Amino acid sequence: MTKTTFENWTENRALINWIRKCRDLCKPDNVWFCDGSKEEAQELVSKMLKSGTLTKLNETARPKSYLARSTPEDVARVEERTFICSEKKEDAGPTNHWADPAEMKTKLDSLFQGCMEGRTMYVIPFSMGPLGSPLSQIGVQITDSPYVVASMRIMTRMGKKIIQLLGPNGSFVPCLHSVGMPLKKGMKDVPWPCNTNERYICHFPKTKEIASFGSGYGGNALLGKKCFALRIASVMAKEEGWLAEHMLILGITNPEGKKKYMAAAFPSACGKTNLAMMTPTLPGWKVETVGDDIAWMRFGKDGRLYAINPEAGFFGVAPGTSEKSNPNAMKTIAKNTIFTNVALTDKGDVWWEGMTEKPPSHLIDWEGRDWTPKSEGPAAHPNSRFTTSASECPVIDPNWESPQGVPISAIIFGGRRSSTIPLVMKALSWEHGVFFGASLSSEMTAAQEGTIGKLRHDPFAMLPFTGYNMGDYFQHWLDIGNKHDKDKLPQIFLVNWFRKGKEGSLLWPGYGENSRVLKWIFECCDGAPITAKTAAGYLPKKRTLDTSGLNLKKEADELFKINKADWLEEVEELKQYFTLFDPRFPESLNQELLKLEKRLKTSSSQKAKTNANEDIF
Ligand code: OXD
Ligand code: MN
Repeated sequence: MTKTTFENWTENRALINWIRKCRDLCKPDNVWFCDGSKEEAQELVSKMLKSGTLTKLNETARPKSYLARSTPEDVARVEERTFICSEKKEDAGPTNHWADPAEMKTKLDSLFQGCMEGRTMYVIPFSMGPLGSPLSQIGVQITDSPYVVASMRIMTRMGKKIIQLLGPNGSFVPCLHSVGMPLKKGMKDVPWPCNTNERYICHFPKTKEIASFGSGYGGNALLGKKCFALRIASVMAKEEGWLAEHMLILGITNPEGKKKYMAAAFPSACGKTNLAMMTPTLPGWKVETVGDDIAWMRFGKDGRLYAINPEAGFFGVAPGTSEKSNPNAMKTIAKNTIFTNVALTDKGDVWWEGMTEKPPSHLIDWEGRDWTPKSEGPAAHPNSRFTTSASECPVIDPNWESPQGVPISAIIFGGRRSSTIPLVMKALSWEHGVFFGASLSSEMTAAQEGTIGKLRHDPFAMLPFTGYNMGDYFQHWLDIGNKHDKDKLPQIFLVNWFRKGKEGSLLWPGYGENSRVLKWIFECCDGAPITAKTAAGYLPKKRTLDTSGLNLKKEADELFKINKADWLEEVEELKQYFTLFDPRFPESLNQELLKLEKRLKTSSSQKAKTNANEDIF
């Protein structure tokens, strides 16, 4: 904690004025300027242990780690309460909730009035991206939640060094946050303060401001992540000609030591963190992690696309993470981690569904109640999380903090599809790749609200994260292709680890075996002649996908079947879906859809050509 005056802390007048304005509005008991030091972190932890926000885990089993339990009403992002406050409603588009900026400001002013009474107002200067990188951006978050400060300390680079970097005239994105529960005189605090009646997650694309009220959880409260690095940054990226995407970034090295970087977009619950940290089963191949959730990408002077991970940590979903699904994540969270809403073992360690095959015989569940395998409901909340530093990851890429970013060779889109979509396919062109992104959809799992197994469209895996009209966003992707050297653009791929056979079982083993698909993508990017053209896109040519030693079932060539009837159904469904974006749906994507339909319809006379699944292995 820095005990100082505003003027001694920063010379940045705009920042001083904004903090003063927030203080006068929110009326906290005091202001805490975060310096990012170890001592400060210790002080915050002590405070939260005392208030019951954190429980210390067993120091031997899980050193320097803590458990937080939220209230049951504050466990996930609230898309229904997330607003894009653009001047015109059309600019927020059909997939966002819109609110008039002036009206929303008035509403927020009344909500924030006195909302920090009895609490400390923390000021967190932070950088999204490596310090001083031309691809990075500075933000300042004000919050009344010490849990948010501790989490921002892991998820971003924060503290005094950012103030130095900002200097007297630097600009920043103001991010105002409150849990929305003032402590009036005599009121007793609770371990997880929040406001269950009033919740607003607001973005102002014109002025590049964020305000969040009422929730202390994840993407609602750690404003550098979804609010800044995706919704506001996507607007900046459109204005300035770059890309802010919901993508992991990984580096992959072949046995000869040649390395390439790839970025990949998957909707929630498709195993993005697992892929980013994967241990390849293919001998001699290595995968290293640059990021697991967000990629900012700009063109370098050499005409290639370079990516940084704007985050400094992982805020990963715990359930399903295990030695089998993600051994590197298990090592990453072995210490120095804040867990939220997982179960507590009798030995003071953590547990969640999927961590071990058999659950322990007794646990304390995420709501603090006794739990046994006979109890109703899961022990850990399905959206329970770990928050840990990227530097804890044993396979973190040596270039993960490179200021110029890493050059991207491939962009991969993927979803959870039990039929239709083959294991891997390369786009016929940049435009066709943009069509892959726009038509991305995934079957819902227990992790989302809605019917399990039902298809949910999630274009570019950006449905809840694009800060402007999605139709304009598609056009932005097309413009990127039009404005840059086609030969230097990343190649675009579509993957599907989840295709099922007739009796309903998964056809592909997944996890580390996905390295076989990455290897094929790697070789495509190297220009190897390993593609076979089909109506839907380029598939692997005969025996070019390495399945050595896999012992795949006979029905596995189903993985590559381009079933004409299914695809024509997909086309009809997409025609319907794309009308949602009228009148801003780009004509060239309509053309891609019509071209696909035409290829499919003419393919019956050229069966051998379109049935590229024949003899794939
Ligand atoms: C996340 C998400 O938390 O996509 O990363 O919801
Ligand atoms: Mn995400």
